Amino acid sequence: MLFFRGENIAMSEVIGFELRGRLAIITIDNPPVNALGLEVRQGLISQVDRASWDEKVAAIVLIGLGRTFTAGADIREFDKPVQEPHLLSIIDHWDTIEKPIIAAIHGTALGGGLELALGCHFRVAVQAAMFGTPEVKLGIFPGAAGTQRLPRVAGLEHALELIVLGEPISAMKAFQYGIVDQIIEGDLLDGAISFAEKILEEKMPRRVSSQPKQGIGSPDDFKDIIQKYRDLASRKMRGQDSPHQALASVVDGLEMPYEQAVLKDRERFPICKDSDQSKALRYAFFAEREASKIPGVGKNISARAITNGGVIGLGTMGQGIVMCFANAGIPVQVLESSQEALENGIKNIQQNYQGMVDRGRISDQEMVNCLDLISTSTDYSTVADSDLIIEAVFENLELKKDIFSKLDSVVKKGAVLATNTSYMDINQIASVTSRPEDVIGLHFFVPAQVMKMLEVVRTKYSSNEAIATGMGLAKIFKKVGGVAGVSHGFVANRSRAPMVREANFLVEEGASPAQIDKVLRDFGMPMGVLAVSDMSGLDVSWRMRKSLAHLHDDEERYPYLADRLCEMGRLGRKTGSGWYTYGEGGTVPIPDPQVDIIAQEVAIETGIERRQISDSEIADRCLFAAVNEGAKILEEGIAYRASDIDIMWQYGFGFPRWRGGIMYHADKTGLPNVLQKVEEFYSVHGKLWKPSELLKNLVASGSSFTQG
Ligand code: 3H9
Repeated sequence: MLFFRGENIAMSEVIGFELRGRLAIITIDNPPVNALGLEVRQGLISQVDRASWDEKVAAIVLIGLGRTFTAGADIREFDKPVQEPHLLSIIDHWDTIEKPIIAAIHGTALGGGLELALGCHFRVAVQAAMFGTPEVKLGIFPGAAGTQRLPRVAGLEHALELIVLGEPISAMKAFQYGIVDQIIEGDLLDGAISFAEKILEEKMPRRVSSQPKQGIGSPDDFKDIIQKYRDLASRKMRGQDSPHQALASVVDGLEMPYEQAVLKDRERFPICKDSDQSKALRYAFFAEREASKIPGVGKNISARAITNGGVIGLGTMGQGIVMCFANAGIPVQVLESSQEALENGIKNIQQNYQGMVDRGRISDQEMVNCLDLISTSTDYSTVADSDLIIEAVFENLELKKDIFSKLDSVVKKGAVLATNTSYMDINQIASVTSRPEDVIGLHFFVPAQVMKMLEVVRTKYSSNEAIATGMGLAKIFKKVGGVAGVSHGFVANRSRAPMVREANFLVEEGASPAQIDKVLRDFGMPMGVLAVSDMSGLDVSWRMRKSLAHLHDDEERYPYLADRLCEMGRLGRKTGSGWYTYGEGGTVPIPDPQVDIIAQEVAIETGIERRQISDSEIADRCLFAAVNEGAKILEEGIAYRASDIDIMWQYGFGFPRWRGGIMYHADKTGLPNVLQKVEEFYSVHGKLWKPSELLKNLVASGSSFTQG
């Protein structure tokens, strides 16, 4: 490769050069996140070489403009052929530059951004900066020598923590790990300049992170650490290849000389990048960001400030939502109908926090701080000044309407009134208030304080500001927001319900709950669908079926077996049996031959012929029923994009991210194949399988859900 040699300086739009005394200040200016696209890489080469050949320059400071140092490689480039200069060539070249290069880091140094910083000879950072190699989350591994340099700088165990698990760490931790040489208080550039001057004065030797060039040990010496991270990767990212590829790259590099190891990485990297898993994970990355773009809610619409919150109802959901407020440092006023209900709810919240303390997740003081933010009352006037109130009482439309009209009469104007209903018609709830434009749905997933998804439901009245506030709340709660329209079950639960329905029918037809759940777990779901039903309680759907019985269409198949289990008191984990039975501790599902006997009885009574059912039929029935419903949701305009449905499945139901999402999975399977199966099931099982018009149209036009 040709590097700049002092003449024909290539100017760069995205890399700045400024001489300050004897220091060259090189800036990366590629908003929004200074991704290391081609132009940035070209500019870095030319401007750092310019500094290295300029006799007036004694040291170089590299800094990012805007909100961050750099967020790494430009992920969009991964779909295109590789264009030189490769980031690795730049970093390796900097090893040979004799003037010290100091990376000055704020915001994030992620992936290639951290690798670039490791290519510098020193690193300083502000305390708020974050460091990490999240590549595994994109189905790849740090491909610009991060797997070789990080172990040399931070030691093997710390390097594996970052590289295999992909979670970012704070600047303070990076300092403790030896990744950062100094934490800068005050202005970063000023601090970096002082640091550079100190290095020059003290004639401090450059630290080259590819040194020592020979390997740093034998895998046998680190057997236990390597096994620990192999196990963690298998557990935390089940079914995903990239953490294992990342681990293998680090392990290869232990014995090999640096040059040989990076050559091997350059062969391994394209295989990962071009894998189906990486493509799905990259799709998921952009889908998550796309979900925040709401038609009508542009930059001119701001979310209302939320300085205090209110929660009505302190059942399981209410408790989780209260914890979300407290965890975010927002004071929250809780309302219940009785003192006893308040006491029980608060006791559970305290136990939950205590559990977090016991597991080392938070300190005693943090628990106390969170609990201090929670106030309780049975009097509606206490929520009068809340900025946003979330109703989380049990699913009863009349009760919810009553609560909303009370809220309407006491709560200040401009507050957002939200319901956590999973199924109810929020248009009806909003219409009892004098300010329906301020009413939205905020549908949390169980457990609310843990699950990352927040479905923001837009009624026919909701104002753009109220929706922006709901999406803003998702960010405040460190969740992912996605917008849904009003429909039974909105987007997430509505698209999942057919999967549950088919699982129920499959048991009637001869499959065992364990067989069905194993198929779905093998597919990558964290739990089988029937084990989840047992966990939530079978009576939830039973009650709903009873309340909607008057709407039941006789041409649609009915889940008699699910009703029968409930009638027998088998309501799931809480009663010790449901689709499974539960032994001591009550959480491990044990296959129960009794269920098969009950299923046989129901099949005889309802004229269902039982048979051996293949795993592939189970997968097709459960997954394509959801896809067909997802297509209907899109057709009706209840979701804006197929990718929003995918995000809800990932963060609401734990759908394997490396499969992209339920709609992306359908695209990958081939929509003609999906439609063929849907039509086949329609002819056998009837109306519930009526193919979606959108699905038929996409197949006819050779198009897909997620590729436009
Ligand atoms: C890598 O480095 C491989 C290397 O080993 C080298 C191999 C040779 N590329 O998230 P935000 C966009 S792999 C392209 O909303 P935030 C994003 O799509 C990379 N685009 O902001 C969005 O666009 P839009 C390893 C990127 O403040 C906009 O920037 N690095 C990239 O909430 C704002 O993003 C990572 O995996 C990118 N790398 O969060 C880090 N990053 O406005 C990925 C962002 O059109 N990035 N965009 O929707 C992040 O984690 C977050 O973006 C970050 C900021 C924490 C930085």
